[in-house]
Amino acid sequence: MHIFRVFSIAAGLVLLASCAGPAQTFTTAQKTKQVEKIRLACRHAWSGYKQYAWGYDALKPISKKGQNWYNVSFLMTPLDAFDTFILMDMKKEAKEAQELIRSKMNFDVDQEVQLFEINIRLMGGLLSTFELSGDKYFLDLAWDLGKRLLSAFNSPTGMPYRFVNLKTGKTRDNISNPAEIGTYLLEFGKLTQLTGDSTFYTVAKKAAFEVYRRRSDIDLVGTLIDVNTGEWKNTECQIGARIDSYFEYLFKAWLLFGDKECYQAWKTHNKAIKKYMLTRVPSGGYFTRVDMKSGKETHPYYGALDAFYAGILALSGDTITAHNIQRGNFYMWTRFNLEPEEFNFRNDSIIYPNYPLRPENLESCFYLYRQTHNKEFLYMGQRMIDDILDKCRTDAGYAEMKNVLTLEKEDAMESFFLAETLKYAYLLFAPESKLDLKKVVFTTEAHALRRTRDEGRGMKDEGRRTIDDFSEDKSRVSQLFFGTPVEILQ
Ligand code: DMJ
Repeated sequence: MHIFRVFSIAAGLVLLASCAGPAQTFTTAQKTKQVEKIRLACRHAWSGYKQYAWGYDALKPISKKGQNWYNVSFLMTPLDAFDTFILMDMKKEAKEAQELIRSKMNFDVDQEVQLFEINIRLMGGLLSTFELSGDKYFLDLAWDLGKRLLSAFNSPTGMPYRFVNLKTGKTRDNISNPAEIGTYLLEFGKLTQLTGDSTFYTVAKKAAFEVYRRRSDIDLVGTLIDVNTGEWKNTECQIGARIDSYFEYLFKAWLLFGDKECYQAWKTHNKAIKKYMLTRVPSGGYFTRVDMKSGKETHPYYGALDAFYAGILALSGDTITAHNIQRGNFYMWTRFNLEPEEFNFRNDSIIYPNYPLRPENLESCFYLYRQTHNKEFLYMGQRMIDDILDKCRTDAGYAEMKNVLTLEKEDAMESFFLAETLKYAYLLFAPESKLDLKKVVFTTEAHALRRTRDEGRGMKDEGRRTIDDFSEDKSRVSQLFFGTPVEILQ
């Protein structure tokens, strides 16, 4: 065996042994310290945004400037961060974000946007903000946005185009992927529940199931598909980029709404994923990449995005497989001291060396800890968040890494750092009463949506509720989430 490989395996085993922590203890005081550290980090990132990027989509944490995705700002950072502030009891920051969104958000613009990103960041943010604050303004915004996005689904197959103009409804780009086609079930389903308009869940479900019915004979899907013809353009199956949240939403649509067809579809895929993609090597478990038709390995690559699936498995009750994958996830982190976007898990070579402050590894730690209460996951989470807060910090916020080996920084701070990374890290150490997972499902952007597991009945027109019915519910809505009403936003 190659000497480098022997060294990596040995290093991996040492790391795995050490991650369990001294005598498996993790005291309440240690948890409180972590919680406080993460809240301070959140405040630091928001202060930088406030000072240098107020009103923009995102902060550039090195040059200390604001940055927009398009010609106009859609306030990605404040909207993505709002429910994190609520969870962390950061009332002042929540109010600042809410007022900024209320005063500036406008979707009536002649602007082409990427459907997937707008849905997970903005639509998800608006819906959770509404459910948390009871402020009907946010539901009106979500409804307006939803109607503007609908024309994207007008393709011959019902699978959406990747881009849509918010004013004209003009669409573009028919070569899409399962994630950008199937990640609307939660947001559009919630919009249907809240508005009584079944169109939203109908188009979202049709889109996801148009991918599902094109699965291969061994129940896998590919990476690229033409939404005009339904023809696969790339038949490599992977758990991460371009497919990840398609699998996630089939499972979570069952959790959130009790949709049994979605659960059945997820179970079919999950069986195939475990049969053909789950790979065990000495450093842990990984999902390898395979051809969707033959199940044969194409590339032994794994990365930051792939790490989320351990969390889905944990939520589904398969904690043994999830634990094994989380060992791989943690190895990927400790081997490079911050995880790379992609690496070859058979020889430890890096494919893409960047780390854009992604949450998935911490997210899986959080779900695994909630399911097992094994303190190993607290130690893993502590190591990861401490590395991030230490290595990525700048005067104005936190910067992405261009290269995890050289620690060269990128002048960017994605809004999901506030929406997801800090949120999952915080929830890992915070008292469990902060968030009851029986009452809430997190979207792929970690926006908290109220769980109504009603065997799909909520998706039909009976029991239909208008916005006004719902807005009378204000304090009850908040109580359903966290036990106490959110008072700050009245
Ligand atoms: C987020 O925008 C979402 O979680 C998405 O599904 C993929 N991952 C990024 C963060 O890494």
